[in-house]
Amino acid sequence: MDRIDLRSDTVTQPTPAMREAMAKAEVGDDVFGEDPSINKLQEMAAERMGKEAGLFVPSGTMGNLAAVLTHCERGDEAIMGDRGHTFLFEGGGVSALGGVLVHTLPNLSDGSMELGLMESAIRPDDVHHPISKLVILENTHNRCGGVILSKKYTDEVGKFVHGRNIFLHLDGARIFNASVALGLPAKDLARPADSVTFCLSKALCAPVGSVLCGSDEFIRRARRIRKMLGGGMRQAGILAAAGIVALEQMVDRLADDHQHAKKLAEGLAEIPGIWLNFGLPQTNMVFAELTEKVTKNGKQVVEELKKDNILIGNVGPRNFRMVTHYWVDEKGIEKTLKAMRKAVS
Ligand code: TLP
Repeated sequence: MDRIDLRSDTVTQPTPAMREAMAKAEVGDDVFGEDPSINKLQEMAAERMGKEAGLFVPSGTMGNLAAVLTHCERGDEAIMGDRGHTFLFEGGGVSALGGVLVHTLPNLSDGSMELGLMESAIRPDDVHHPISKLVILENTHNRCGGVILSKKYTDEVGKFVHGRNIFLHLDGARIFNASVALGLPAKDLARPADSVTFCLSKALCAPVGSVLCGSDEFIRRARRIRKMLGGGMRQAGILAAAGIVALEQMVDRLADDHQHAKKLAEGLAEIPGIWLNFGLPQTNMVFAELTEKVTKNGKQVVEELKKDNILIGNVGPRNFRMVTHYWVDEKGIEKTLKAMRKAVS
């Protein structure tokens, strides 16, 4: 029986077109800047993000880390959401490796942080304080339910930080999900950001890689940081070739994933014993929780589903995350709903 894996869109396998492109990829030594496939991907990525240059990195985590280390000196402070990926899931790298202080602000349910709180978080120019250097936004916002940060809000934050000599980094791991859902080019959502990372290895199905984009000068400095972090790869054009296919073929179809997530959420909402944490999904993530009436806990439900070859994320004692992607079709959604009904009954 085919496995239905909804734990994340990071589990996506490369498509046949990607495997073919990888086999035929022209490669060179990228530390010398000589890999034609990487150079092409970086140019395409920069164009899509509306920035001057791009830098291929092995992961979204390294993209965010390299961005923070390029913007900030040791002892500087970065303001970010308390449900943000950089704060929760990147091993504290910005502090451990960059000596950057993290100042969290509460993420509201729409993924934003209040501008009033941001204003009070910014340090005065005083020897007692660290220097506020950076604000990080996330679009779509993973732990707020895969919600979309609006262009209006991102523009407002851009205006706000730039008026205060602070940089803006956008963790756009899933910016194309936001772009497709809004019907807006990704570059419109990234415009106010001084730097933006997006992932090829999530719903776009490439096996590995993210691209960090920004000005020529920013990317020149980020390249040095990437090397320092051990992310200078050699004939990685094999990977970039899949990334090129991802950008060319896999963006517009994200709308299907959003449809499937909606269908899954609607079905789950009808099952007694389950409620949706964030309501109907805006993109490809569904967060659900067991009500008190259900005697099983989250782990037990996950184990039940596993028997039917269905994998979902267990993100709290009674909480689940299900992420739709290219390798889960409508039938997979129906099977998941059926198995879930059985598991909580
Ligand atoms: N997110 C993963 C896990 O780390 C939680 C997932 O399954 O969703 N930014 C955002 C918003 C992300 O969701 C992720 C991955 C990253 C950055 C990091 O990307 P990778 O895994 O390539 O380092």
